[in-house]
Amino acid sequence: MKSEDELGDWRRSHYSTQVTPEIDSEQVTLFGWVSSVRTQGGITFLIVNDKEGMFQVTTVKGRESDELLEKVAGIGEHTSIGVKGTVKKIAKAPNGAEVIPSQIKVFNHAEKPPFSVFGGELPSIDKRLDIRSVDLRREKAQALFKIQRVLQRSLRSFFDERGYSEVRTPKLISTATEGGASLFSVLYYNRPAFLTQSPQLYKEELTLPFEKVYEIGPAFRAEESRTQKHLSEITSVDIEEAFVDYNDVMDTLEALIKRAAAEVADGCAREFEKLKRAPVAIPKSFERLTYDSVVNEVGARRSGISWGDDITGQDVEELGRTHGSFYFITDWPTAAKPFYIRPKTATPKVSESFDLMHGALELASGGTRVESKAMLVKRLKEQKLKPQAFEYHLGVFDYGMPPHAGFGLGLERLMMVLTGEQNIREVTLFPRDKLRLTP
Ligand code: AMO
Repeated sequence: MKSEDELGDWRRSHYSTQVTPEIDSEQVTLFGWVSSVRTQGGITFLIVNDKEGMFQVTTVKGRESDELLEKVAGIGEHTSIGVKGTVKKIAKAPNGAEVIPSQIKVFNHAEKPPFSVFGGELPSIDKRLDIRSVDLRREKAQALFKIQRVLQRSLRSFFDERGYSEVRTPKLISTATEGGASLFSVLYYNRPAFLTQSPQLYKEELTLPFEKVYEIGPAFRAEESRTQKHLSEITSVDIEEAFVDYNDVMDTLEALIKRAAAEVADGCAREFEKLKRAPVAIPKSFERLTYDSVVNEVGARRSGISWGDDITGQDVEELGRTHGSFYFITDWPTAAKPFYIRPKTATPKVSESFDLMHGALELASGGTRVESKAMLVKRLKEQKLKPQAFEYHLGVFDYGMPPHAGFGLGLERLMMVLTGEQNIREVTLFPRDKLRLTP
């Protein structure tokens, strides 16, 4: 067993990206994980990664002490280390400077991972996910999750600036909102309960005290199909707002996406370079197609589609090709939408609803909500749901429920579109699907 050091009173003075020619000759304390070791004629180069980037540590036989050289000889890829030393300007090193060490601490030696994180051929995503926290050290993964951080910050500041209150609603619930088929049951003490599929009912109720709310939180879907765009645990970006309708929330959603895409493109130029991709193109305005017009469009291409059918499979692929980037499909048949979506007063067969699409991928859905208790009871019955199961929710409608509207946006799906990733698992830290509950 190789000896390992303790952190003691060592604390970081700089991150890797701050090791530049401007701080030539300064004393620094750095930490990180070794990503490569190369020895050439008595000179050893260690490349060490931290969360910001990488720095180089160089030792020379005869210049550094034997004790230090011996320590360096025991270091391999992934070893976690601390380095105290002097910065030396040198053109060939990352950021134009290297560190000449006076002391090195080795915290943990590392096994060789089952695949190389620092270049070389990658195994299947399933093999990588089995050791996800090591896989996340890959430069590409680092870039993706940096983009996700910038995205989340952008979403939050958009909502905060516009006066939405951030809320957190229960994830253990007693009644389903988005259809029974995709529901996870759990045992809540000794009675049945479920994992929430969306914050739908709570966010609607919260328009009563707060008017405008948003939540970025987990939602659970027991999806049977294991596809590139479905997970069993997602992050849902939800809003709900009083005294507006679906047209207003479509405007809000469009503005949100445009701003998030712009901030991600501005703030993550280096990350897009690492991904070797350009930020997603954002149209001047998002087309709004009614469901009727989509049915006509599909009907012009193939026979057999009738009003009321869902738009799926090949038809969505084709729509995606025709309408390209972001577009809305609005005014869906009432029967195709959940009970809380408001039917149009003049044409109740049609609802005040929308889906936001990017190509063939659904990013969000939303609508104006039913605000009348009698109508909500009727809609529940039409959908073969028991009003008694929604007693608490219906009770709130006795106390001045305002007209309201909102949407739910899948964060991982938005990440797929912003980064050009094809598999939703790549943009999820620890993805869950029918076959995966670990790590
Ligand atoms: P919906 O069920 O359409 O609407 O979900 C909203 C958005 O969440 C994302 N999403 C998923 N992403 C990955 N894997 C899944 N299994 C998955 N399921 C859903 C999609 C989808 O558009 N309460 C309504 C929203 C509202 O009306 O406010 C709802 O949940 O991006």
